[in-house]
Formats: sequence, C-alpha cells, structure tokens
Amino acid sequence: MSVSKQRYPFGLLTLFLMCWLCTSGLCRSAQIQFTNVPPYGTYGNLTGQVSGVVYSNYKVLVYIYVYGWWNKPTWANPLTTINPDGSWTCNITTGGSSDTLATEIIAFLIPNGAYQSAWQMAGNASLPSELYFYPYADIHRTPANRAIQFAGHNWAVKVGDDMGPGPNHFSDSTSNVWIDGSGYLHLKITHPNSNWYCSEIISDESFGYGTYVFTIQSRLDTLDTNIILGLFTWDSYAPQFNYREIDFEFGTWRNPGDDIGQYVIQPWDTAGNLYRFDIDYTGGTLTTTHVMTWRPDGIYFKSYYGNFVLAPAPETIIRDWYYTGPDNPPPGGENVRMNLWLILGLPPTNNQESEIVIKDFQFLTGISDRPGDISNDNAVNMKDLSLISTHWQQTGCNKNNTWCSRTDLDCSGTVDITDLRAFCLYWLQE
Ligand SMILES: [Ca+2]
Ligand SMILES: [Ca+2]
Repeated sequence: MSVSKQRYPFGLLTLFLMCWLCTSGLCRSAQIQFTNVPPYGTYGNLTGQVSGVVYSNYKVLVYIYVYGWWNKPTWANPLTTINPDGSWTCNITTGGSSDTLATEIIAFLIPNGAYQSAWQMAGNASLPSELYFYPYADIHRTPANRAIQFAGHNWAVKVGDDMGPGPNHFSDSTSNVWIDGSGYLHLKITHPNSNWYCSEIISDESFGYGTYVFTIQSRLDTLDTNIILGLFTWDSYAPQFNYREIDFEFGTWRNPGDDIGQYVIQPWDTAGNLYRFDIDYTGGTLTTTHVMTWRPDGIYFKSYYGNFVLAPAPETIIRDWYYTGPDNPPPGGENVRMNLWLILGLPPTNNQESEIVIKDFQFLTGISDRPGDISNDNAVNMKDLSLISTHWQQTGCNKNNTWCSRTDLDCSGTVDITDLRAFCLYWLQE
C-alpha cells in the first residue's frame, strides 16, 4: 500500500511523457515509499525512503487530504529535501489538530525545478493529473475519531469494519473503550446488534528500545477461547521486519483449557520465537504485571503477580523468558497497541460480551533484567548501594522520574528502609 506506483490514464500525451520519463531515467527504478505514517488522529512526522535516483537532483512533494488537498509542510515550503541516504521527513500536521484527521497522504518524487505554482493546493477536490506521472507513495488512513489519554500517553482508538486482526469490526464507542474513575483502561468486545465489535488503542508515540510494562486488573484465564488480548508493538510499514511486532498475547487460541499466556517474536511459527505459560489465580491476586525489555542484543520478558516493582519478590514471579534469536527487530516506526479481538472474527463460544481492565502502562529506560541492579551494569554490588544512599529518603518517585532513578525498588514513591531491605536480599543472592 505504500509502495510507489504509476498510473497512465491518458493516450498519446501519456506515451510521450512516458518516453520522456524513461529517457530521463525516471521510469526504470525510481521509487519512493513511506517508512512511517503517523496513525490517524495523532501528531508525528511522515518519513520515507527514496531509491533509484541521484537524491540531490530530486525533491519530495507531499500532500494530505483533509476536506480537500493541502501542501505539506507549508505552501511556502512545499518541497521536502532528500537526505544523503535517501531518507526524508515531512511534518504533515503544521496546521494543527485538523491535520491529524487527514484520510489520504501522498508523496511524489519530482525533479528539481519541476514544481509549478499551479500545484499549490488549498483544499482542492483533486490533485493535478500530471502529478501522477511521477513516482509516488500514497496511503489511506482509517479514521479514528476518538483519541484518549491513558497512563500519561495519548492513544488513538481504532474504528472500522473487516480490519485485522480477525478480521473484525472495531468500534471506537465509549461502550468498547473507556477510562474509569481510577484511570484504568477498559477494553470490551460488545454485541449491540447482529455484529460483534472489538476494541484496540494505538499509542501516539513510538518508544523504541526500553522497558514496556503492562499491568492487568482482570482474570485472563476466564477469557472465552475465541478471544485474544494482545499487548504489543506494531509498525504497519515495516513488513521487512515482520512489522516490528513483539507480543504479549493472552488466550487459549481455540484450545479450551490450554495455557493462557504467550511471549512472541514474529514470525511466531519460527522455532524458538514463541513461549507459552500459564497463570494460576488460585492465590487470590487479580493484578498481574507483564514486562518486556527490548534491547539490541535480546528481548527479556517477565510476568509476575501484583503491580510493577523494580525488584519483584521471587515468590511473585509467574514466568520469565529471554529471547536472543535473530528475529529481534530494530526500532523504527512501531507504536504500542492493546487490543481485545475475536479469532477469525468468530463469535465467542459462550455468546457473551467480554471485558478486560488494564490498570497501567509504563515505558521506562535503563531497567536491568536483574533485580537490585540499579546502575544497569548487570551486577548487584556496592555501586548500587551507593546509588540508594544518594537518593535516600527521596520522595515523589514515579514513572516519570524512573522511580527516583531506579532506587525506589518497590515503587512505593519513597526511597527508604524497605528498598534497602529488598536490595540487601538481592545483594546476598549474588
Ligand atoms: Ca549494578
Ligand atoms: Ca520504596
């Protein structure tokens, strides 16, 4: 959908132009594609890649369609310069929030000096037809009319029919996605008429390497066998990296009674890319936290009972798994997504609506796999103790200050004797 293509809607004139384009080298291998398209309703730069031309001889001409066509970034600067490596970046929301609602985005690769003043668009219904003789990349964005704030981040709410995964109907209704009085996110599969409606939210930000934390406030073992809860990274424009998809997935995949959880690196059907585990709720703890640390050399997953803490007690650990295989994708335009959906779009076997509560999401950096390793050097020793003493009695620790630079080990908000005791426990274990 983002690969460049050319249309030839006319007769002789078309052939003439084709000849000219070919002799100028354009029709052979000139290509333009998108590498990141911000989700509908969000801010963020459009980025792309050009190939097959001398970059300095060309510019990128970008338009968005929002109640008509508009030049981007501005009328005064309609042309985007191509970087020495063929990449390019264009701010497509210079007009503010209305620009985030663009449903079409198109970028043409044009030679220097070709731009004409007639190509300036101010809400025009269509683009000049001659533009389509140049290589271009285009995309249609699905409207997400709703954006929400959850866990201190902005998220778009997916809406549309016959959309993946599934395919399913996705609804942006407040019956499907809402934030309650405690700030918790509710994702629901509803059945208001003959259709079933699934739910998904997409983060505005792309986070890259670091630690992703999801805290769930619902039982997962009671999900209908046709339902999956997905908490994952996804980049629609990176098929070459399996969409940069790294997943927590909860569900029994139509095998009732099977284990409920899995950690997945795509492609999931490659040996060693999928690790399944079960969650036992008989201990009475409803809250579970699922942590994924994405690094260049591997991906570390961990699940445990209770809220997020930097040093979870050994008896709370449900499972952990370290992936060091070759399918670890590089970061790019991925976003965080959370969805509750129906396998193959099938109705739940119990014919009941279903709901999951997500208590919190955090993105943190500098977090070690090893509890008590505050300095993130993969060792628990005197260096970490000295960091605790530096932050001793500090208050106001929260996710925005990475829990007082990782010294508030139990994430209580204060660096005190409890953290020191937890640290000593892990130090002794070393
Ligand atoms: Ca350390
Ligand atoms: Ca503490």
